[in-house]
Amino acid sequence: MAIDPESFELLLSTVQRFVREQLVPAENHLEEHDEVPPALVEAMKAMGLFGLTVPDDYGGIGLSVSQEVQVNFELGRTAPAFRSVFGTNIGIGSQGILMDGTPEQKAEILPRVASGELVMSFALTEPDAGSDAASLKTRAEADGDHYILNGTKRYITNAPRAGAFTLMARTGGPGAAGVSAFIVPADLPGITLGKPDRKMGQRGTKTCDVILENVRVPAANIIGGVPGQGFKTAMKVLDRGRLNIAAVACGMARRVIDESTRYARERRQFGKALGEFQLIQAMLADSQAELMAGWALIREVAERFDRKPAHVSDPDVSMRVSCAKLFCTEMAGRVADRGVQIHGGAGYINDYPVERIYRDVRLLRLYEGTSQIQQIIVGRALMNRD
Ligand code: COS
Repeated sequence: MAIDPESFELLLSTVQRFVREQLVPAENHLEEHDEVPPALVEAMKAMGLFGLTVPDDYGGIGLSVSQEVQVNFELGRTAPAFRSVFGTNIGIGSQGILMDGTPEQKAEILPRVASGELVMSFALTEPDAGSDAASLKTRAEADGDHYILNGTKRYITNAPRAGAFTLMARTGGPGAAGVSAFIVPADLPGITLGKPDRKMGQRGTKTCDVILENVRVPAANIIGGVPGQGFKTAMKVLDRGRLNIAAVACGMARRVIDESTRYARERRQFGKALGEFQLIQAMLADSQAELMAGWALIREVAERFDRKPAHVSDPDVSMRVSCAKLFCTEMAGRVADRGVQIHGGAGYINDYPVERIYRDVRLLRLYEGTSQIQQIIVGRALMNRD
C-alpha cells in the first residue's frame, strides 16, 4: 500500500506548509489553553490527515509506512499535541482493525475513521499493567452473544475525543493468550472517563482513565472474530506505532537544532555570536550527526516494514523497530537537552520553544513502550537468533 510519488510529494509539501504557517503559530495558544483550536481540527480533516493510513478502498489516503514516517517527521517539527488529534486514529487506534479485523469490521469502521467522523483510541495500559501488558486485568465475561467488560484503562490518549476504543480485555486464562481486542463504542452504558491527567508536557494532548462497569459489548466486536488473539494484535499495532514515534522524535530534534542554530547566530556574548564559539558548534554538530543517524535508521526499517504484508509479524522487523524507537527517542532527549544548554538561561524560560520541547520529548521515551522495553525486545531477539 502506497500512493504514487508525485501525489505523495504534493501531500508532504502541503503538510510542511500547514505545520509552518498554521501549527507553529498556534503553539502558544496550545500551551496556554491546553487545547487544539477547533478550526485547526477541521483543517486537518479537510486535508485528509485523519485517513492517512487507511487504504483508499475505505476512503483514506493509504500511505505506506515509508511515506507515513516522512509525514510524521514533518509533524514532529511542531508541538506533538497537534498530531495527537488524529494520531491515534490513523495509528494505534485503528491499525488493529486494518491488520486483523474481519471484512465486516473494516467496512463498518474504517470509512468513518478516514473521514474523521469517528475518532479511535487504543486502550491497553491499566493501573497495574504498564510495561507488563500481558498481565492486564480488565475482564470480559461471555454472556450469550455478548461479553460483559469490567476494569480500568489508564493514561488513554485521546479518550475524551474518542468515539470508539480498540480495547484489550481478558476473555481467557492468564498471560498473553487470554487477551482479546474489542472494538468498544465510547457511548456504551457503563463507560465513564476519569478526570483529565495533568502532565509534565504535551499540553493539548488529552489523556485520562477509561472505567468500564458491566459494559455489554457484542461478541462480533472482537477484532478478527476470534478470542485470544488480542495481545498479538496489540503488539503488531505497536510495532508500526513505535516506528512512527521514532519519526516524530526525529522531527522534534530537527526543530530543536533549527531553533538552536538561529539563536546561536543571533545571540552575542564576549563580543561575538554564540555560534562562533566552537563549544557551541560542537553541541550543534553532535545533535545533527545523531539526528541523521536516527533518520537513516528509520528509513531503512520502514522499507523493511513495507516489504512484508501489514498483518504479518516478523520478529526481525520488530527488533529493528525497537532499535529505532530506542535510539531516536533517546537521541531526541539529548538533542533537546543540548538545545536548552545552547540557549543558556533563556532555554529555561517559556518564551522559547526549546523549553516546551524539552518537556514534550520526555514522553517519547515512555509511551508505546519505554526504552527499557525496547532494550528487552532487542536483547531477546538477539539471544533467540540462530
Ligand atoms: N508481533 C506479533 N506477536 C508478538 C509480538 C509482535 N511484535 N511480540 C510478541 N508477540 C507474541 C509472541 O510471539 C507470543 O506469542 P506466542 O505465545 O504464540 O509465542 C505472545 O505475543 C507473547 O509474547 P511474549 O512472551 O514476548 O510476551 P511478554 O509478556 O514477555 O511481553 C513485551 C513482551 C514486554 C515486549 C510486551 O509486553 C510489551 O511490549 N510491553 C510494553 C507495552 C507497551 O508498549 N505499552 C504501551 C501502551 S500503548 S501507549
